[in-house]
Amino acid sequence: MKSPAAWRTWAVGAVVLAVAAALLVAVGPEGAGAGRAGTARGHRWITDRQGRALVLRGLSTAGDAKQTADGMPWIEEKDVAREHRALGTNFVRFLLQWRKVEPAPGTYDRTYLKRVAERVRWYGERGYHVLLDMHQDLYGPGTGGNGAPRWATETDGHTSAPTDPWELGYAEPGTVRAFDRFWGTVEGGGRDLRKHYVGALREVAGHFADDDTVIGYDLMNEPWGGSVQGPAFESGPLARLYQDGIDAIRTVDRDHWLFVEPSAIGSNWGFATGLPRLDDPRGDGDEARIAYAPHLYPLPMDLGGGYTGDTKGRVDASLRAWREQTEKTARRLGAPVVIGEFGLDVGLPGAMEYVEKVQRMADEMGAGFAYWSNDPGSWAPWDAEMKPTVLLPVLDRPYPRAVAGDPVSYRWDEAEKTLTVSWRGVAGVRGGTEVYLPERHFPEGGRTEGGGRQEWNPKSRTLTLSSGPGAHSVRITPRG
Ligand code: 9MR
Repeated sequence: MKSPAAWRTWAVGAVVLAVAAALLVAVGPEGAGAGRAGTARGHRWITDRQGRALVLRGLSTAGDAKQTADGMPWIEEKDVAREHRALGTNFVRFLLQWRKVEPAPGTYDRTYLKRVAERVRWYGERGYHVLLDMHQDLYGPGTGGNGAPRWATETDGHTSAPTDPWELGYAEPGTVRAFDRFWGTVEGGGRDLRKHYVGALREVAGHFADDDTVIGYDLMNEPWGGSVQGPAFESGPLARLYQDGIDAIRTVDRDHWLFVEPSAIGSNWGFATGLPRLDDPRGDGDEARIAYAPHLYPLPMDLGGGYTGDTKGRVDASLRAWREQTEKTARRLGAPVVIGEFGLDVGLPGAMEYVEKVQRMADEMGAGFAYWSNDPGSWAPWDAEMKPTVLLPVLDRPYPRAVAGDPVSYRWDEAEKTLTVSWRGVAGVRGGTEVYLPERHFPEGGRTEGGGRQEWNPKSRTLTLSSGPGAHSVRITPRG
């Protein structure tokens, strides 16, 4: 028998899912998303210190950091080296926990931040860009999740029971109340928890302000509004917290990118978000460095389905809707897009076709991505024994890591074994266009047509193309 609380959770969950399913059907197969290959005018790019546009490709590290005693992910330096060798990635989304940053109110743990910095260095030495992600699920350990410190968890006696799937825990009374107290949307409560959260963000940014390996900060993983939902949440408490966080970070760090996520429920499945435009004190327009980092988990997959049969059509509809909504929101925010998370059990039917489809979509959108996650196991490119899974060869894919100008398009055609990259050189950008050519497709390196002067580094498997301003296009096929 389920307890009354469990039934209530299921009832809430069932309503959420039923509404979602109805909306998905309403979106229909012609939902949109087709059209723009490469980039449109006005598309923003995340740039490196040399002004090159970055195509960010990588994984989150790591889910286990939600629970480890020191808050560190499972990786050692050799695992970072392996990840780089096996996948040629240039990006990692590194999980942080507020409770580790600020273990007691107003007390920051520098030892924790130094441990993070040591791992950031392992990535930096291999050319990675690291996104520091202030992670949470289900608020914090006090409500069956992770992220927030216990001293910042006010449930007023309400409790949270474990649920399956875990996301339904967002509807548990203790979790809802903890979020309501955090957002200040119910009467009463003690401390100003948002002020503490913003202080913790500023502390992290102060620690990493001069670290060139860090690309930016993900201000909150999968925000949840508690009892305030939809646009009322996103344009209200969430936008205010983001703006306060951005303003605070900019007092100590002028240059790193600030990544914002929409409320996860709904947006992860392709529904609209009410997240409004935010101000970056470093400047408007091209000066602003705010990136949009929504997650992508089509609902049929959230419910454990694969990419096959009837589900496939529904996932495709969800993907089209997701792309349309993401591009719309990114335009509103004036922000480049990074898919902050997508992922699934790699053993599900059609899973690899789905991953490849998302990768192609990311290429077309000019979006970065961080696959969830690098924890050895059933979702990862390696299993618990560190043996490659079917995902590894799918993620190990050629792409331009950095482009010396504005990318116009890039496309990998596996059947034709051809990577094409087009861009407009921009005056003032330093360094060349760097292309990763994996051994599995380019054992002897690449043969190029176009692209200017070139240099091949067989160790990092990077082809560097040096070309000036103007339009460029290069076609790369395997040598030999
Ligand atoms: O994969 C993670 C699962 O093992 C955990 O039980 C769960 C709750 O902490 O989190 C999962 O990871 C999620 C991530 O934290 C946020 N986005 C969705 C991920 C997959 O469900």
